[in-house]
Amino acid sequence: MDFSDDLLARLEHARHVMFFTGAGVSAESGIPTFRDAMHGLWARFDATELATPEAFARDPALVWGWYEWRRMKVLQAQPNPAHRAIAALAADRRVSIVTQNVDDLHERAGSTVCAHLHGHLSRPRCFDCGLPTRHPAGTPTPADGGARMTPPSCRKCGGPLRPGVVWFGETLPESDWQAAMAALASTDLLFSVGTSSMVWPAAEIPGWASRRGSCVVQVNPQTTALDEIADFNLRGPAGQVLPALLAASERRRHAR
Ligand code: BV8
Ligand code: ZN
Repeated sequence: MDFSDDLLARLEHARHVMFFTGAGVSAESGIPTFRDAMHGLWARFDATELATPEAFARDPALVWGWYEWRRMKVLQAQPNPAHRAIAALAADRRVSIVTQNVDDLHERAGSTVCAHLHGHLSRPRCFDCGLPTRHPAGTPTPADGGARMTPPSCRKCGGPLRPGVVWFGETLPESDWQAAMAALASTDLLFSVGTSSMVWPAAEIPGWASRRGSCVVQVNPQTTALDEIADFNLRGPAGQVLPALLAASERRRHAR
């Protein structure tokens, strides 16, 4: 894959690079994206219908089973070359990662994450009293086609545990949002990697960066609403594009 010298120069001279990532950055680790069709028990749902407090209240076992299946996929997954290239790019420049993902694959690739805008799969809490807790050790084993799993009970009030993620209709964690806004204020190069840019308010971030004068680069094999404002559209899977960009930037630097 070739990259314009303009892009490589911007990457070399950027003072603060933001990686704004979505489900697509974990796709090559085998983690289904939100837009991927669901199978088995959950096939009749759109992910956005299950990722709500109402869906959990209506059928806690259906929703908890879905999240345990997703947690199993994450525990069985490894960071892919996209996660590793982002970690490597942070070695000699200021990088902030703002992710919409609820997995920990950036961290397992060695990155520090500035903001998890939509929470964490690994931090369940009580649906009723909010008491945070931990998952038991080991990997859950729900059937691949989906299984209802009764959520464990809160040790304090007996309420059902819920995933520590931000559901549709819920506000984003204030501290993560503020951290993302603070990073955005000094970002001069933003990579939007693997997101359909369809969930608000996170989807506003690349547009805000562009309007502040940042260079915006999109990495996605598909077109998205971001195509219109991105300065560069790198059309391909992140697990191929980002390592190639890292290699090209190192070649350019050594050629000087
Ligand atoms: C809120 C956690 C205040 C759960 C998720 C305007 C303003 C404010 C709110 C709204 C608004 N308009 C509408 C809303 C409501 C709603 C919303 O945005 N709805 C959408 C459906 C229209 N927003 C909210 O409710 C938010 N809350 O605003 O609070 C408030 C409070 C009360 C009332 C009103 C407002 C909360 C949203 C958070 C939802 N939780 N996740 C969980 O994980 O289960 S969002 C979920 O979908 C993901 O976390 C992700 O962030 C999001 C989008 O998914 P993507 O990451 O983009 O993944 P997707 O599958 O969509 O796309 C993957 C992309 O990757 C594709 O483009 C594909 O081409 C690409 N790809 C595939 N393979 C690769 C690849 N790219 C690169 N390489 C590859 N190999
Ligand atoms: Zn409780």
